[in-house]
Amino acid sequence: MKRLIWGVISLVIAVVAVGLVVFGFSKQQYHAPDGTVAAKSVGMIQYQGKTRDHVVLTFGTYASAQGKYGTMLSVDGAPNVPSGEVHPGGNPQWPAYSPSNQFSVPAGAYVTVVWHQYDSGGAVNNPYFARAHGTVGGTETVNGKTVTGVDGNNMAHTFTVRPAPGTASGFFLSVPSPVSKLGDNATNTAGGQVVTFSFIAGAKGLYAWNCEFPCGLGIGGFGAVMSSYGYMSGYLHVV
Ligand SMILES: [Cu+2]
Repeated sequence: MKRLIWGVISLVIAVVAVGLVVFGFSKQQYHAPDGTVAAKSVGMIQYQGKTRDHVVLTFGTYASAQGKYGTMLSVDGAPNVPSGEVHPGGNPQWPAYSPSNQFSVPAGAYVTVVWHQYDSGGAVNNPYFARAHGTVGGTETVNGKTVTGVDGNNMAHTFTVRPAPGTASGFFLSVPSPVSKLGDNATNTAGGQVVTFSFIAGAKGLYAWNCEFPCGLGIGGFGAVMSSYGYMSGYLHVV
């Protein structure tokens, strides 16, 4: 009888322990508050002798996943992104992209991205990622000024896109953003930098994006937030 009681107690402890681990992981899991965000159509545009759909995608990067963001200003007539929660229930110590980590754009479209950057940062471990690659003209704009990259010692995040195996094999896009004007005192609603760039969407299919600035902890800065899906990674659906 004693053995049976101890057996039952051990089982209960094991079930509770596994339950707590599952609960802990699910709390950390990314739940995009806005689902898949589709780029907004702003008309047609001529590019390299071809008339293309022109769409605008707006997102932000924030110092704290567990905070709020303000209203983002629109450009090119695209609708504003309203204020809201960056990542409900997210880790307050971790930065995050918002309002989603899942975006969709039409195949072959001329995509203009408006990126509101509010986070701190530091020195990148490979200067390649401090420059714009795969954008129209090989450039980006920072607060309206056209540049080919940012200061690799003061950068925050990158938006780097690669196709999934079997999709548009030559496609590559990588764009850096500078640190918030408040540096280490970055907040989710002040000191923002506005980065814009355009690219031509590839063929239909699934593309993965991630940040290549090591904004996490451990293993060269690529642990923690960098190795948890959703905060610094996601999907670009080309439809
Ligand atoms: Cu990052």
